[in-house]
Amino acid sequence: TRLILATRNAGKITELHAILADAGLDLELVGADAYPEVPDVKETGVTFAENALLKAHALARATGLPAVADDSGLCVDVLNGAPGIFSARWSGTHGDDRANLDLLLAQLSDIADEHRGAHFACAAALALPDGTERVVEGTMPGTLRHAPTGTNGFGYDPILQPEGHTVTCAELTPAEKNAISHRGKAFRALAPVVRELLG
Ligand code: ITT
Ligand code: NA
Repeated sequence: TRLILATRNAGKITELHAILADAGLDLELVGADAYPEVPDVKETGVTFAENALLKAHALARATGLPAVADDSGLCVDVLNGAPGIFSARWSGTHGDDRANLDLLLAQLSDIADEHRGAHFACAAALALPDGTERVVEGTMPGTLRHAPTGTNGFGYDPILQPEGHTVTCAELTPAEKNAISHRGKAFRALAPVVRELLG
């Protein structure tokens, strides 16, 4: 069975291949890039779960195939959860990871270490062409560094130091990150649901 990964974010796609394979899902995984004729959906939801479902339904409807989507972001305690669902376009340019990270660090420059709590959040959604939907969430708590460190991963990985670790997400190996990440938790929880619904 073919399962569409309803995302154009290369960092997510790499992680999803590893997470879903490790979860024992024996499906042909295809990125949204395989369906260039399907337009990107407007992320009009106000939660990660709503946006993940919007993205999954759009691909499933347009292709007649099951689709999973990931909506995710970084939620900063002292910013009342921002950037949150706006993480990908915090600087104004969608997907400019470096500009987003630099702006966030500038905004937090006066914030002391003990107030730099934050977490990554991920909603993993499954949609079937008949409208069936499931969504689960995962989080990864940590603290924000004052400067980026590490070159693995993507997005805000170089500034988030996961709880219980002394390095940033960008200094973890991909396997180490997936084992504890918001995305790993969400998609490992979704995998049995996918297996049950797709057989
Ligand atoms: P798709 O909608 O095509 O999936 P996107 O990049 O627009 O791609 P989102 O709207 O979910 O996806 O934005 C997620 C943003 O949150 C992303 O741009 C990163 O900056 C950040 N983010 C999410 N997961 C992350 C992770 O594991 N590590 C670092 N940053 C992450
Ligand atoms: Na989003």
